[in-house]
Amino acid sequence: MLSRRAFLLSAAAASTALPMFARAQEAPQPSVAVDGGTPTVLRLARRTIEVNGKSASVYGIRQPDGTFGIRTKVGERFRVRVENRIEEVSLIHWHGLTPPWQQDGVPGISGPPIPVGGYADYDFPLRFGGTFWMHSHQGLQEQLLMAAPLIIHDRRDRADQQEVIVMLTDFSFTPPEQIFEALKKDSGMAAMPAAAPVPVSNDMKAMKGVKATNQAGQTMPAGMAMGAAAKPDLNDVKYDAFLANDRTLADPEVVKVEPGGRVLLRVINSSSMSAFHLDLGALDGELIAVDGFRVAPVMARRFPIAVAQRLDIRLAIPREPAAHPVLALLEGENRQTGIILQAGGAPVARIPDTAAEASPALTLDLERRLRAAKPLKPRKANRVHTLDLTGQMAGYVWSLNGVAWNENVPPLPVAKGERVELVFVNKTPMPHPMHLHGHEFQVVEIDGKRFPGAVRDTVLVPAGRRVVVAFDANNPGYWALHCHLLYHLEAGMFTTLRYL
Ligand SMILES: [Cu+2]
Repeated sequence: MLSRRAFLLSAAAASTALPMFARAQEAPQPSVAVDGGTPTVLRLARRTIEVNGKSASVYGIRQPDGTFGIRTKVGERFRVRVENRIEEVSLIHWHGLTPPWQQDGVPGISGPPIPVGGYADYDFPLRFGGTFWMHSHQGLQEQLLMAAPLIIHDRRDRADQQEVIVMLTDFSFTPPEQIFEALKKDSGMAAMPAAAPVPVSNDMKAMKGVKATNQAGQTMPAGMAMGAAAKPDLNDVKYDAFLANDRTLADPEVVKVEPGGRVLLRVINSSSMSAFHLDLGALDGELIAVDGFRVAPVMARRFPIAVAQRLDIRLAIPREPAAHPVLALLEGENRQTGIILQAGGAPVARIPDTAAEASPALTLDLERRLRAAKPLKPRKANRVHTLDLTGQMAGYVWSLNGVAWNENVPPLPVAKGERVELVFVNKTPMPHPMHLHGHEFQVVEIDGKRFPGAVRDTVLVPAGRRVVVAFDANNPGYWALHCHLLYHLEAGMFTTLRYL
């Protein structure tokens, strides 16, 4: 008779790395050891947080001991059981990891969502370390904070540095479905046949919590280049708060740090729609990785971070006792959030959640300077796919190559072993952070200029710009490729690529 363990292993082998789904009542109790390790349980559940003095019911991804997300080590297997304890189906995507495609966590692409009360098991090797995250890819759950850190330690992590995670997000008391409906309705109302962008009035911005713009967002006429002078259209949604580790600056997280010590900030932008400039105040930060992948270090005090991106920043804490705010300034506005690093018990002053002045829109200035520590091997592309980022605020239609995603859209063809380049051409007046699943890519061109840029998984394509990324087709499967702004993704700025 087969032992339980052998049975599970052969079952896993037979399912060719499919995540295993089961109803709760079928769940073995307690968790069984598989291949010498107990899976880490991640539980999807409701929780209550307080925002601006009001309580809010949101989601969370926690281990049974309360730990948010997971910290593990490179070389280990990612062996996880996700238990769905919320009132609707769900599925979690491991953002930036390269699992077998069936374990990638995109409903309808990778596999079915986890039923209410059910669970799914995951088991795959971790190829590289870094700062990653996990989030629901089901409906609009991400807006309700269904996201958590996914940290993979590796040899670059130093024993003498304190690790501080800063998870940024945007928050609204309005249910996400209502936000989405309002975007479709209000932007439709504001749609004007005018061809030229019209300035957005502040009164309109305040309407119904959703920014109405009459830029009409129309696809620009062919050949029309968007000059740097044109004002980009930012922040579709007017949020009630911006959170860092679930808190606002009215009651920020205060992290005790050692005077003269070293800190590694792992900054994760888990916002649905909001990009920030990370502001280190008087501290010099050494950026050592983006989206988990090492870059030649860049020293600065301000770093842009688009939706879904991550920054690993080393800090040397001064010897004098002091409080060091680490702030995130919303692009295009004067709102901010953040945490405080408190060295030597220094008093912590209250920081307002509005900055003295609005922060500018994110640019590609830093992206252009970034150089991958381990670039892709130079090689000519076997295949190039050009993706026009298209859409309009009128009716809130967002698409790729003029087609909003639907099940009849054929996957982009790719063959195993190819070097593939994706050319993103943004024909809209809005920035779009583009994310490819299952592969890391390298930024190799911005606006016609080639360079060996950062290796990452999400790249910002500002309004009117052209950005080219390259990747090796080394992880066969059926993969998602999309704008990571939640409501753009939901509206159809999504496609797939497939090779088996
Ligand atoms: Cu977008």
